[in-house]
Amino acid sequence: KTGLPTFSKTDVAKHKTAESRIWVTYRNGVYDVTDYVSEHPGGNKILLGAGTAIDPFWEMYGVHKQAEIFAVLEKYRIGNITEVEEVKETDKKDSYANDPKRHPALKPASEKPFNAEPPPSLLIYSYLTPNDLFFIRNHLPVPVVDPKTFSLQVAVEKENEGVKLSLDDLKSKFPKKSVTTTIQCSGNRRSEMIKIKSVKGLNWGNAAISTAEWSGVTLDTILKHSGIDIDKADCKHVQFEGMDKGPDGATYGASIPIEIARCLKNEIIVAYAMNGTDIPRDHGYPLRIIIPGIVGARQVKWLNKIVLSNEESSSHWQQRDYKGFNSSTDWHNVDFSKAHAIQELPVVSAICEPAEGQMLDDAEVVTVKGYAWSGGGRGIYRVDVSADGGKTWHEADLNTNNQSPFKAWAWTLWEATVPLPKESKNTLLICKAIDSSYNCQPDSVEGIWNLRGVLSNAWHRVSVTIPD
Ligand code: MTE
Ligand code: MO
Repeated sequence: KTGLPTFSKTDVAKHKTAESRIWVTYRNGVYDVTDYVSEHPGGNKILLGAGTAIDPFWEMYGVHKQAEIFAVLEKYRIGNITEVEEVKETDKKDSYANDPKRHPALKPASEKPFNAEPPPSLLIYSYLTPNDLFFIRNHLPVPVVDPKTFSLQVAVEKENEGVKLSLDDLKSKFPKKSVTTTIQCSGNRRSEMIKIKSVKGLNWGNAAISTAEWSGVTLDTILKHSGIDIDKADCKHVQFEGMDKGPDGATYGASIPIEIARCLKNEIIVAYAMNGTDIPRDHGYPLRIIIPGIVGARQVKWLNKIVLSNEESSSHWQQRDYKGFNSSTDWHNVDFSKAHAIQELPVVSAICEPAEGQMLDDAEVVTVKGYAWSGGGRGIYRVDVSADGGKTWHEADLNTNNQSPFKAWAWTLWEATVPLPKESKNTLLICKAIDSSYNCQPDSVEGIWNLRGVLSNAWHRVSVTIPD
């Protein structure tokens, strides 16, 4: 931009607080973001860049690199920097250079950090999702962990240093337990909310959900070994900390309420294996916490610390993200401190076959396939499918994998062959599920729209073309 005043980096450095106005630079632009701070989805993390260049932060928090966000920033442009310096070699270093290779079938929602979902038709092809196709949700670069020096620390906050366990200890000293669970990101199916009104979050389709058999040591076993009786512990939360770090040094972390940890103490797994092999790097190598029935965000990957505390995790992702709000709450009036962190997820289902816009190969009937799942171990009692936009409903055949409906940690895959409406060229396929609490999905997404686009569990609709 020309015609704007120029400033030196020293000028910019004088503007670090609201009193003196908060300035940042990006490339050769100078921006006064004072009035934007309260609306920043990342909260006051934006202040990390106060008075300096935000380039290194944007490089790491790849969500920023979108045309829409450049446009937001340009609104606050007040000038240019005088000297466009050579980019230092160290600044050029890609913090994602050590990320693993991914399966080409995964469809990325963002590259850095890497986030991707498998094609829906492959997702339901097998009950256990192959490791290479399991959806990936990373907020930061994948850490490089040396299994030889790695240790897991287990402690009660303010009481002691706790106990440290090596990977060998975990694998050799304790009984191995396996649990088959479905993990779903709270942003799964967000694209349907985005169609109504834009939200801040990755544009997930309906495959930010996957199922695996996880093996490791139960939380109760590990706590007991560390001298902690969870039933007696005078604490309110169990915090989990990961090894993936942001530019500010803060690691990914999350917590669950102690009541959930007590109920599930023999079901929560400190996992070192996924579908019978070492956990792949993208999914938390060497260790991750698996909390059945709970939102993906709390199932911390690259786990290296478990802390019993009276406080929730102070992490950004526990405090300022992964919470639900009503449809009238927007970035200027949202108060994250007032909402509850998402833990158990609501009932959801989705059609994975046929695909949106597909031309069917039969004019009489259509075979519809998909998944259904609910949080808290609630199983699926019924999936209803319509091929005429909701006028008539048919019950799908369910594959619950013989789970008890009151301890169903993993999804139900389903299939229904349904007659197509006569003499029409297009039709709307719909599915909706009922869980073992007889919870149902909301009819439409309008009423559950929220600014972060989480908990998108309305009836799933897919429009298809009927051949002549
Ligand atoms: N744990 C760490 N350490 N870092 C992360 O970015 N993402 C969380 C959770 N655990 C995350 C994490 C989120 S939001 C989800 S949905 C799941 O991991 C995704 O798990 P997956 O990548 O194995 O599918
Ligand atoms: Mo997530």
